[in-house]
Amino acid sequence: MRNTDRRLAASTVSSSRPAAVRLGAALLAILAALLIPATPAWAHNSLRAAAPVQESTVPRAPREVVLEFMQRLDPTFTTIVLTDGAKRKMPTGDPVVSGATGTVQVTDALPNGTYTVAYRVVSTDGHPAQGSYPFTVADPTSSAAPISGTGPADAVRAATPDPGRGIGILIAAAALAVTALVAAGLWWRRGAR
Ligand SMILES: [Cu+2]
Repeated sequence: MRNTDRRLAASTVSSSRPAAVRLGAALLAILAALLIPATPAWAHNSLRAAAPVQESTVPRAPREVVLEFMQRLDPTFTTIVLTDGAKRKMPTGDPVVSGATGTVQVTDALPNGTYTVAYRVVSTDGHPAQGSYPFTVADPTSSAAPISGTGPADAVRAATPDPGRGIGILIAAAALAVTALVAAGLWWRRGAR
């Protein structure tokens, strides 16, 4: 009963407010929601840049794979694996970590074909990040027999959802939730006053 009375009172009060105030509050809520995901503290660590670039086609076989992350890496737990289109592991050196960057040297010259870089790292604050991406070597002067890129690598790629896309959806969902919460909070505060 009491709750109902309060809600009735709230709706009476808020309906007497100018529409401009309500619009302003709504715009503020949207603005806050848009600004918050710009630096999500809970995102912790993720891949910031890579060479070869994700999903790129490069004209020369890379001699190394360089992955730059958002946060400093713990060298003990840094794993970077390179596989070819047939899921065979390509020989690489041990990962070398410098700050937020992990590098592996590619031991052999890679024939033309599609490759997958898979990584699992742990930032110095203890949070893991993992993912994978493909790239293609298409060297017009390559004499090595090309490896088909339409095999298992593409199947792996399709089966493994892009972590970046998943985070995008999470951020969108969080923004929506924050908007709703802020709007509800403003509404309630205005009503309770
Ligand atoms: Cu973290």
